[in-house]
Amino acid sequence: MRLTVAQALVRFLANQYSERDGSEQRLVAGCFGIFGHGNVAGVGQALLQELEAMPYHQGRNEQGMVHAAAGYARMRNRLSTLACTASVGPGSTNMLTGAALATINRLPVLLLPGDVFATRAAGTVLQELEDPTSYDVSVNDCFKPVSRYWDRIERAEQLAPALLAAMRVLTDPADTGAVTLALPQDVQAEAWEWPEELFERRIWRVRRPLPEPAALAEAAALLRGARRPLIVAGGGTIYAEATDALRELAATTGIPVAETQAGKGSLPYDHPCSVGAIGATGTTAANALAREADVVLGVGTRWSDFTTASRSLFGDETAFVNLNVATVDAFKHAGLPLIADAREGLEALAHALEGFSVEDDHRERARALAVEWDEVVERAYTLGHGPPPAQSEVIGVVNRISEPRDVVVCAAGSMPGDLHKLWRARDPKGYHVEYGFSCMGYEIAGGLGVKMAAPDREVFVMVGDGSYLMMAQELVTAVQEGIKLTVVLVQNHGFASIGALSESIGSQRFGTRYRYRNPDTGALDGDLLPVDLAANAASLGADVRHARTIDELEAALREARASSRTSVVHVETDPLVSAPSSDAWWDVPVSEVAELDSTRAARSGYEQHKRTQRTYLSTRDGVETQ
Ligand SMILES: Cc1ncc(C[n+]2csc(CCOP(=O)(O)OP(=O)(O)O)c2C)c(N)n1
Ligand SMILES: [Mg+2]
Repeated sequence: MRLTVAQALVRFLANQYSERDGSEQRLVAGCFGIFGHGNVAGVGQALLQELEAMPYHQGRNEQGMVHAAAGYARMRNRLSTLACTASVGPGSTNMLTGAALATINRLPVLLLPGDVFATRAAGTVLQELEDPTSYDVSVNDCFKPVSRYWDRIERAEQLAPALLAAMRVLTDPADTGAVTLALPQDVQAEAWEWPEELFERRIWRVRRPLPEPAALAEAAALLRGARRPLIVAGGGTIYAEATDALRELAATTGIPVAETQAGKGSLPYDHPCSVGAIGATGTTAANALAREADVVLGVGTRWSDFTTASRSLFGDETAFVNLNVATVDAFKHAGLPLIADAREGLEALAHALEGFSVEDDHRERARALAVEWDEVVERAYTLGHGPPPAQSEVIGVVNRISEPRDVVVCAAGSMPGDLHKLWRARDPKGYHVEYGFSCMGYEIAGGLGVKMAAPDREVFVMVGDGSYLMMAQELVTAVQEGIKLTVVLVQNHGFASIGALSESIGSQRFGTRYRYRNPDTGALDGDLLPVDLAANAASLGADVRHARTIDELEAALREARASSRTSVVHVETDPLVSAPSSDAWWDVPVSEVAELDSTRAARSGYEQHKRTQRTYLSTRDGVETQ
């Protein structure tokens, strides 16, 4: 069959399916694109020709397209994703941040940056990087470290093996992430005779590896010997649809369950074994149990520094059992690697732990701590502060008016931490905070992908003014495509999170507020800038509602939820009221020498915390096994 490289690519993608547990879905369900000379003739023409087979969505910023694809993939538990086509040069490099986000969060996205002529016949093209040491290099080489598979299709013959490799990586539960196929603009438009088999329907089974019997036996023996065990549920628990298995294991053994950002929602917040968020943005319940734990079972977690409170949370002698499909995570903290799919591993563990249950005092203590934290949450939800209200009250209202299956989306600023601590999750897919990359600007674009992946759910995007200013433009895409979002725009006139962090390291909130520059002193300490983000949102086509008080916010949110149109609800909050403390630390360095007293004071506090940092090298000898 004679088609161009781009036509063959699109037709191939339209015929790829993923399969797990007997259910199949399109692996690449659609394609976002922004056209330029690097892709308009090749992939652009092919998308037009193949429109029935491959839905096309017009993005506004290439970074936003990749965020949407990542949000989509996460919502679909990594079984389906979207492709993104970009022009050569800046259109392509705009996707770099999205690629890093996807790879760090282990989310499959397929990136198709245009590339410079393979023939080089036209000479240096518009937007081409000229590396005097090698004409083989283009800006697309920047994608290599942030891609799990990277290739450049210089000849038509290379396409088929590259496509198979790309699908293998997209559907690999351990190695998935951004897949980048750089497409030279001339090659995209070249014709070739393709074998018919290339376009046959192909099914990619997403595997569920079983744990090795020896490792399983060792893990079960360690857990049976534990007196104060704790489970830490990470994103892998949700991606593997292992939440029922987790609930079962927790219920029968009584082991308390804490959750990372990506793992939040693994258990409903009011499950008797749930102790909520863990780590720097955790609950006092989970963090107290973490400090006391002798054996910790991590399920599908990367053990980021937020989760471990920069290695200060768990004790020196804590033994880790890491149930993870990715070897890199399974070996962390000198843990016992239980390399397996989370659901298979949890079911096998439940079997191996039959008859085992934690002592009543451990179960009761965990429950009491969780109830205590929930009272803290209730108080934070109903502070009665302001106007302007506190952020925790805004979170409380969104939680109260949303239904269990609704999805809350967030990524950066002070809200992800507050949501981690305070959000009462009721559904495994109801909490979607991107905190692997914590990328400002993900919120609206990622929320768009979430809604595309789950059109039957209501999506609440929580976005700070700073993140909004980085990337609001996919609101236009939402309006264009009729994809309904409810955006809660939290205006606190600056980077409140970094302001608080700055203060904690002695830098006095320097450079974190939106104020006029004082012409006399040169400092940014003048009046607040008259930035009207609500007017901005209205100008992009959203329905905008203002809320001054919590009651107004509730009314506005209910209206927005009931509406079929994309809404932005604008609310000002007080940046100086922070969420309840988690009793945990996060390692951010403080200057060792300074002229400022504030820095010197912060440094001495920092040094105290540094002393609590551990290496997590336990050989597990201290834990009895049974
Ligand atoms: C792209 C990007 N740049 C910088 C940062 C560092 N950073 C984290 S939060 C933040 C400020 C966020 O401001 P806003 O969205 O208004 O939320 P707030 O902190 O006020 O809650 C910054 C600059 C980041 N996470 N992502
Ligand atoms: Mg802000």
